[in-house]
Amino acid sequence: MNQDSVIVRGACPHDCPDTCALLTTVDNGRAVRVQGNPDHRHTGGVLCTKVSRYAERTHHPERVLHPLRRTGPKGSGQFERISWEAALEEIARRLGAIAERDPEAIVPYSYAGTMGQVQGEGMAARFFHRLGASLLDRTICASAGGEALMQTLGGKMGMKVEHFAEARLIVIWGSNSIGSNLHFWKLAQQAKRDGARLVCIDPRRTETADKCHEHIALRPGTDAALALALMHELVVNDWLDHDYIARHTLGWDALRERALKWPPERAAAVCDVPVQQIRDLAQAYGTTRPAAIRLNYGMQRVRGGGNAARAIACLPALVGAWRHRAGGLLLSSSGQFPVQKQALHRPDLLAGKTPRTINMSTIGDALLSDASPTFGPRIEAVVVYNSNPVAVAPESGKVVRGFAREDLFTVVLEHFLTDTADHADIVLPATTQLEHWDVHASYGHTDVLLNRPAIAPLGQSRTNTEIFRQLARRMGFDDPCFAEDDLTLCRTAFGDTIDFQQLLDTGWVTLPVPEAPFADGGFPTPSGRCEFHSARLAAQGLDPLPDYLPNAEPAATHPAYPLAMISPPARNFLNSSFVNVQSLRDIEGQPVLEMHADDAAPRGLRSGQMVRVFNDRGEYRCVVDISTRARPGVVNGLGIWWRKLGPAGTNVNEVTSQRLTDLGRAPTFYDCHVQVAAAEATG
Ligand SMILES: Nc1nc2c(c(=O)[nH]1)N[C@H]1C(S)=C(S)[C@@H](COP(=O)(O)OP(=O)(O)OC[C@H]3O[C@@H](n4cnc5c(=O)[nH]c(N)nc54)[C@H](O)[C@@H]3O)O[C@H]1N2
Ligand SMILES: Nc1nc2c(c(=O)[nH]1)N[C@H]1C(S)=C(S)[C@@H](COP(=O)(O)OP(=O)(O)OC[C@H]3O[C@@H](n4cnc5c(=O)[nH]c(N)nc54)[C@H](O)[C@@H]3O)O[C@H]1N2
Ligand code: SF4
Ligand SMILES: [Mo]
Repeated sequence: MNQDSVIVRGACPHDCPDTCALLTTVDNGRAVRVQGNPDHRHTGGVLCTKVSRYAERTHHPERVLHPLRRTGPKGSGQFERISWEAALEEIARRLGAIAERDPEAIVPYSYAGTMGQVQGEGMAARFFHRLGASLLDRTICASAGGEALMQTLGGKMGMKVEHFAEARLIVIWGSNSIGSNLHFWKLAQQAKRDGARLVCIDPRRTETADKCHEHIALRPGTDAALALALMHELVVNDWLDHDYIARHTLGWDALRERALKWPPERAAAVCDVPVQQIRDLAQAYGTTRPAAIRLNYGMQRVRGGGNAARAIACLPALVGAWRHRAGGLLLSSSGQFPVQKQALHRPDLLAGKTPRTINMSTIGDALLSDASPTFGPRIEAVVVYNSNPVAVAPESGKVVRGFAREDLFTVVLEHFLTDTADHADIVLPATTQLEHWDVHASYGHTDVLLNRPAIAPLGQSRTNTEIFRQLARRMGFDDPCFAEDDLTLCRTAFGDTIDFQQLLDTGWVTLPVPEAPFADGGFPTPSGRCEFHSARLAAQGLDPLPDYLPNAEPAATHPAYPLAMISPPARNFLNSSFVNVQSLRDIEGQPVLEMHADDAAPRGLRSGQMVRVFNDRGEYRCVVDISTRARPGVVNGLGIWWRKLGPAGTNVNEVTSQRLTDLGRAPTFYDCHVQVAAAEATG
């Protein structure tokens, strides 16, 4: 370490449950190393491979460091450098002209490129509220499962992650923890060493499944059938906690009746797994204390994903697992953070207006929609930040056509020329986590983390907040909230609910949440109970009880696309982030489709061969890997590659659909049918 070296404390900004505490070593104004903070107990000094390359990503030679204006056709990636003055003037003028006609023709598009409360929606929400722009329904990841938890448990909350280490049975359900929840995996391994049994429920034989005692490789989208069969066995063997059920649940008689329609044989046929596996899991779950379920979002990206998450969320109450702090379930802890949304996002700036809402998961259709009484005005402008919709949103064919509209004015705040930025009229250079302040909640633990800037903004990059402050000024928005600086926003995010001085001093604050949140009931539902039966769902005309809803695809009526496709994350990318980091792309190699030998043989495919993966919506190319990681009838298309870095300029979302889930209006990425055939190895 040289004399001018300093170490700066920060937080990982990425969309990952672990929200690690970072230590960045800065040498003469340059970030040279990013490491995990050993003093933060959830991080334990360990980062994933991706973020340990964060310095490489930050100082990447292709960082966008100046405002750019498009010179070529949309999507061509041809730009000229312009000044901030020119960029902001043009954006304010064009958005202003549209807003004068109808501000709802302007749509913000953002997700979790950074999960920071400040660089996320901190200043952006204020800006769009004051403008009266369309609202965005941020559904692309978690809203089916989130809605399921809300309806069943009353909120996005559950076990404290640290207590998994004490569990005797851990069911890892729809989660490749080694790839996407590394710090939970460390706890699961600790439990395993202490004698706990680990069961993985996943259609793909992931690296996590490899290391569990049991892997239940069910068909995608059949989790609710499995959960109902588990309930069946709990009933017929009387592995129930009758006292807990009587005191803390609602609707057991009705749920019991439904569960009794699901003998293990029926579920085994639906899930295509051995019936004994279901019986064994039921016995283990019914007789082991404490039993913990780590549910993750991988199982809710199908038509019936909301019902499936609801069915699973009922299980811990049936066996009284919540009584023990190492029993119960964790999908997300985000609902436990007291984020001061009114103060931070200032919905009052809407001044009584209720703009229409655009669902981000159907942005393709939305961009191609004409004005109509139901849809509202045609979309004339999109401002994208913290997201890469052209790569990550379903049915890319339509998303690309939408963003390619010559009459659409698109502004993208980015670090890189992503597939989305290539479609921008104006690209604005944004700072990375190493260059700005922020404050973070987590969806995997219950600490608030502070992120301090480690280095000055590179080139002419500016923070998202500063960009929206400047735009507000140019649009004549004079509310004093548009002058607040980032440290003020950091304080506002949690207000008086946490000790901000402690956050400044140590870098994190642990929320005072209960050790076992539902040990004595107290569910934050309308009834105060775990709601097997939901009156709120009934009032919406929906089934008040969880049920199994089959996937929409593949349908027997559509024999042309017989393979089910799921597209879970690649371990060394984070959604579409890091795909352009060479050292990580080298590890991933090429876009891969895993296929079982039984499916490869009739198609005459060999490992390493270039294939076409296609359906009515589109086609993409990748390399086939004939592998036992895939189960028969299901192919796994890994990771969200940048289209322009994949073969033929396409990625996996060419074939996914814009169909939405049963609850939460979420996408159904893993409810997708395809056909696969050999392709010539060009393109
Ligand atoms: N390395 C890495 N980490 C990540 C991400 C990443 O892209 N890369 N993404 C981050 C994001 S945005 C999120 S939302 C989180 C969580 O993201 P998730 O989408 O939950 O990702 P995974 O933990 O990989 O778990 C998904 C697992 O669910 C499995 N699965 C697919 N369909 C089904 C099904 O129908 N039933 C069941 N039981 N399993 C199914 C997949 O095979 C996969 O192994 O991870 C975050 N962490
Ligand atoms: N087929 C398929 N599609 C999927 C999924 C899947 O499993 N399969 N997963 C889905 C899920 S779970 C999710 S969460 C979505 C994720 O989709 P997105 O939230 O769009 O995530 P990323 O692809 O990581 O893109 C984030 C972008 O934000 C930028 N960014 C990061 N920090 C900042 C910042 O401070 N300022 C600005 N201006 N930009 C920043 C990054 O450079 C990056 O390009 O994708 C979904 N799409
Ligand atoms: S992506 Fe997740 S595991 Fe990796 S450093 Fe960030 S929070 Fe930690
Ligand atoms: Mo996500």
